[in-house]
This record gives sequence, structure tokens and C-alpha cells, in this order.
Amino acid sequence: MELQGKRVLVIGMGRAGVAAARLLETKGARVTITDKKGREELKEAFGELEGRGIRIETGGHPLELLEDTEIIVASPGVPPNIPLLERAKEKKIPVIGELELASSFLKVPIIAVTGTNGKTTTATLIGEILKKEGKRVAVAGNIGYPLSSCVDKDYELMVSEVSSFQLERIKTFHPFISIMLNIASDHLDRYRDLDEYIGAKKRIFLNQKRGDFAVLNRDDPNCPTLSIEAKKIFFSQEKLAEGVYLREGRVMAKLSGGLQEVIHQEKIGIKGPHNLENALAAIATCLILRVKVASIKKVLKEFKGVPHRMEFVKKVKGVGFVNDSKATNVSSVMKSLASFTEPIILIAGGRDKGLDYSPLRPLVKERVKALILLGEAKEKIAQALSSYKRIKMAEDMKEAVNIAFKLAEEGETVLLSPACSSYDMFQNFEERGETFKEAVRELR
Ligand code: UMA
Repeated sequence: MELQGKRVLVIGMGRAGVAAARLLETKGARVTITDKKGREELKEAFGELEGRGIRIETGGHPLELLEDTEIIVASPGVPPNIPLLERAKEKKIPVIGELELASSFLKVPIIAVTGTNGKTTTATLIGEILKKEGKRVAVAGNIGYPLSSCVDKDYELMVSEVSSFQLERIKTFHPFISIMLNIASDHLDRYRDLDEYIGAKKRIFLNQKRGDFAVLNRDDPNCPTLSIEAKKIFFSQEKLAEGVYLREGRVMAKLSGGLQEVIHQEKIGIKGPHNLENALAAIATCLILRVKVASIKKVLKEFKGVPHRMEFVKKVKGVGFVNDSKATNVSSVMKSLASFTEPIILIAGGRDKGLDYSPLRPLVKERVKALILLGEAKEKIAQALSSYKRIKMAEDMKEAVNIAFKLAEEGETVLLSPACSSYDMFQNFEERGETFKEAVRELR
């Protein structure tokens, strides 16, 4: 992408926008960045952009900015229907995302991971296995570290977690391996329906050709398999004729060569059926990359998962506390609940994403001893589960943790697994998880 002297407008001064603005500036573009928030709230971003000759416009997105704009780079969290983007469309100003911008400068093969749940765990796991194999690999994208920060660095492979928001705004983004883990209802505050959401996710395969690979979940009926030009490699918890699958508790792989056993399911460090799915996808990907089975095995045994995803915090008076702040949709919470056998005191709620919470009903009835709700969505969740009577409301995380601790008995688990985004009360899910952990540490 030739950017020398180009007038580029970046929308959003979060992690993606700031990294994009910095990259654009190093490529010789004349950069303006705008954010709807005021200057006070954006202190950190100001600090990172100062002294670089970047024009900063805060407190809104005046339409006049378009008069001096040739290309727009929109942050993933910026919805397509804001007036500035609607007007840009009328004026035929091209709009790309930060993922498209960054990947156009990357010269190394990209392994892209998408899906509703498990992206971060799988991307991290693949990165760890490749590192064990001695590869210079970066793990970036939706995981919290923008791809723009990886351009012109000394990597030989890029593992990128990609979201539907990022995929909406790609044009040439071309992964060598695309992984689709699963699809369930999510982000229905941005998409009309599940089909539109799947449509955005499917774009991961858009520019793949023969010679590329698509790693797909055979067990998920929502996972698209049609109109994919790349070679399809399936993974499954049931036996397959070809691919990576489970047979009598053993992970088996049959790709281009003969059948081989990779690891016994019980030896995999991360537990639960959803994590098995993540591990199978990572194994398939690493075998495509011709990684030695010994390296895969070693990392699978040692890997303990990622922070804020079913993260064990500590035990207080025999009560376990688990931080699952990254569970920001209903299906993710269901998978988490299903992986416990002891009674759970569940803390949920946050900003609603247009989701239907009623599918939680059976599992909540069966496994949840008490449900503590907080945040903007608390009434909506309570209504969806109205036949469940053991609900308590909390004003903040500290209160939620205190109530949960009072109700819990030895041997039980307090689980933060919100089913909602964090933006009503926190900067992001990481801050929510940290606040939960802090409240747990303060318990006596
Ligand atoms: N903003 C505007 N105008 C708008 C909307 C937002 O100016 O109309 C501004 C906000 O005031 C804020 C900034 O945009 O200052 C935030 O931008 P952003 O929401 O794109 O967030 P970033 O900090 O740039 O983080 C983004 C991803 N965020 C989202 O997709 C919502 C991060 O994924 C990602 O880690 C990061 O880029 C680096 O690549 C987070 C996420 O929640 C984890 N992702 C969703 C998910 O996983 O479900 C998709």
C-alpha cells in the first residue's frame, strides 16, 4: 500500500487506532486521528501520539474532516453506521480496518484464528508451540496487541486472532491458514442477525487460494464449509476419515501422510470440551506447518490457558474463585458452566450485546446455586431467567464478590462469567477481571 503523502483519517484512539496512526506516520502518510471521547479521557493515547506530527481531533467526529481525507482507517469497535462513515460512503472515500492496513505491510505467512469462543486460547497455544519449535513468531490482533505494532519487525510467522469487526473491513487480508473454531450468537447489537455475523466471520476465507489451508470444526453446524477455495482440514471430537480427531480418548491425525497419534486427551493441560476443540484446532494447524509432534505434545501438556479465561484465582476458606471475564457471550458461559461438577455461585452481567439469555436457563437451574447480577444487563438477564429464583443484584464487582462469598460453602466455586461485554463499568474485560481478582484477594 503506497501511503507517502496520503491524507489518512484514523477513527478511534484505542489500541488499534493509536497503533495504526503510528504505522501510517512511519510510512509517510499525513495522519489525522479522531475520537468521540474528550481529551481528558484519552490522556494515554495522547502520550503515545505526541511529537509525531499527527493531528488529533477529539470530542466527536466532525464531518468536515472528510474534506481533507483520501483514505479512512476505522478501529474495529467503530460501527459502520456512524454519520462520518455514512458520509464517507457517499463521497466514495475508501474505508479499511487496522487489520487490513497492517497485514498489507506484513511479508510473512499469516495464521488467522477466528470463531465466537476460544480465539485467544487457540492463537496463544499455536504461538507457544511454534516458539517451542524455534520459530520467530508474533501473536497479535484481537488478542489485545494490534497487528500494526508488528510491522517491520523480525518475525517469520504471524499468528493473528481476528474478530468479525476486523474482518468486515478487509480487502486483501490473506492468511496462509485460516481457522474457524465455532460460531454462536454474539454481537447482535452490531449485526442484524446470526447470518450477518457469520457473513462477517466467513470473510476470513475471502482471499485464500489453492495452496492455502482452512482449519474447520466438523462438529459445529454453523461453521461454514462452502465456497472455500483453500484446502479444508477438519477437526472433530468424533472419528473422521481424515483430519484431526478424537478416538477412544486419543487425539489422532491423518493429514497428507499416514495416521498418527498425537497425545492422549487426559495429558492436555487445558480442560473442558471447549478447550479440547481449541487444542484440536491448534494441533491441526501446527501439523500443517510441519511442526514435530514432540513439540506439540510438550506444549499441550504444559500450557495452562490464558488470563481471564477460566483462570483459577485462589481458594478462600475452601471456596474456589474463577475469573472468566472474557466470557462475553451466552455460549461461552454455557461452556464454562458445563465444565464444573461442584455447585457454582455465578456472577454475570455487564453491557448487553442484543443476546438472548434464555438458553442459560437449564444449566443455571442445574448447576448454579445462586446468581449474582450486575451492570446494565442485569434486569434483562433476570427476566430471561425469571423462573430461577435465587438471584441477587449487586451494584459493583466488590459487592458481587462479597455476596457470592457469603453464599458459598466449602467445596463450591464462585465463577465470574458475565455473558456481556464490560464497557458499561470497565475499560475492557481485562480491567473487569483484574477488579474481580482484587476483590477476591481482599476477602477474609
Ligand atoms: N470510538 C470512536 N467512535 C466510535 C466508536 C468508538 O471514536 O464511533 C473510540 C472510542 O471512544 C475508543 C476507541 O474508539 O477510544 C476504541 O476503539 P475500539 O473499540 O476499536 O477498541 P481498541 O482499544 O482499539 O481495541 C480493538 C479491539 N476492540 C474491539 O474490537 C471492540 C480489541 O478487541 C483488540 O484487542 C484491539 O483493537 C487490538 O487489536 C477487544 C474486543 O472486545 C478484545 N473485541 C471483540 C471481541 O473479542 O468480542 C470483537
